[in-house]
Amino acid sequence: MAMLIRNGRIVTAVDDYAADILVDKGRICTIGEHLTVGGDVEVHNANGLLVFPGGVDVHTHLDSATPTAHTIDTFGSGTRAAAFGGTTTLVDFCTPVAGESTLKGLEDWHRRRESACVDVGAHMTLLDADQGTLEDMKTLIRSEGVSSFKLFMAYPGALMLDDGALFKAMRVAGANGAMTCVHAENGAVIDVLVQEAVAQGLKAPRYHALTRPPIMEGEATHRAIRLAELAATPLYIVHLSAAQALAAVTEARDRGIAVHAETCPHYLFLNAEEYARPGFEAAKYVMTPPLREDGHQQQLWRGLKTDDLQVVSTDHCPFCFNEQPYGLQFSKQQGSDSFSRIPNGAPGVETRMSLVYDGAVVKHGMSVNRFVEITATAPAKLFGLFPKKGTIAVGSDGDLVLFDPAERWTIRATEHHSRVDYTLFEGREVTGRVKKVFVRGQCIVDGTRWLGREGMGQYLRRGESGRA
Ligand code: DUC
Ligand code: ZN
Ligand code: ZN
Repeated sequence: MAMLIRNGRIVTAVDDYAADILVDKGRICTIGEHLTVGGDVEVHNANGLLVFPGGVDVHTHLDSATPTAHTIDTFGSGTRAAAFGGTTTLVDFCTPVAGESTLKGLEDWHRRRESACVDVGAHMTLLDADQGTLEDMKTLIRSEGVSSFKLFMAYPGALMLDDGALFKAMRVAGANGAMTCVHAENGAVIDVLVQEAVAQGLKAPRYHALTRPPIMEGEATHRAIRLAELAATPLYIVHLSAAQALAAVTEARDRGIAVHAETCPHYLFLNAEEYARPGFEAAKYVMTPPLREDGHQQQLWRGLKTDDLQVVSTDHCPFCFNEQPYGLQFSKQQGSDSFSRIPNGAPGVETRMSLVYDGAVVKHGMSVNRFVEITATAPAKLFGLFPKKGTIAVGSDGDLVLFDPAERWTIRATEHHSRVDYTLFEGREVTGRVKKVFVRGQCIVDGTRWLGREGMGQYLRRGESGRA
């Protein structure tokens, strides 16, 4: 059925005007003033509301195994949570099991993602840069629509690649139209600090942060940039948290190097004070990189304003705080006797759009266009999804969000749709709330009502990545 949104204020990364939007067969077919339609068209009134393109979150870990734990959201629950938060496209990280090929990893990921309620693409994590893996990268890019790869500079013995392997993988990505995404922390040095802390009997969650200093994020970011420069690949630094890392990105961008970076809401709104919470409560805030001391945040906001940071994504990597009802495998309690065993990651997919609107537009005076750019348009462009996703234009998918810019509300985990049992932002008041959400023209969220269905999300075969 065709669908019309009437009287909205349409906001894209470059436009801001009042008009109606007609969506037919899943795509936007007409944008104009006072469109007339027949009685067979479903009409939604957007009076007083902003109309945004559906949010694009290019950093999630749904139904994903880590060496010690498993993320608690399935594609069904995680994408439903995303939709309630105004995000209609995810690019999720596919991580193969050690010893298995990336192609087998993707096959398994496809089985898991069948329950998705919104459209999803995949980045591929590389666990090595052997000849077979380098060949498979080309197949993934050309035949499978996977045009970005994640390389780890942290977690020696599990995920980390040495500089030679990083360079080899980057070279193949660059030569074949793919983006290289890097987790930039000096894993070898951090491992020494972690082992020393463990040997001294230091157990509390706050040692997670104390053993991952920002200077080692800065060092690895600089190294990743230099390797990418030589390998001639566009680079995307994931979950950038530290001023030193941003300085390296800024310096490279000023030299005209194709380096991009994202930060996440938790780095923009929270700081290391959370690790002083009593008892094990601070484990909720154990993610990598950790929350930083005051001062870094200010630099991240500057980066978003000056476009040295292009994207805010969530790194939604949810583990329950409590062991029950899902079990220890999904819970932070695995690390109750040592910070080094706390599953690394935090939820966020449902709160990103409202938090960033409140922070960027309401509190930091950024334009609504820039808000759309950092939450939808830039990630869609960087990861081969634009203009199908990330904007409102004739021919684009009818992924739309009706947003009330004035509503004040309070974030509560009990009102969320993820299976995780907490939010990093409990009790935080924000201005700006998602009211209705459409995926390819179908209304899937109407206030608190869920109208979507598991399995309706489509797989996104992505085109060339790294061209912003
Ligand atoms: N890196 C991520 O991208 N997510 C969770 C943990 C990590 O190290
Ligand atoms: Zn990472
Ligand atoms: Zn992540």
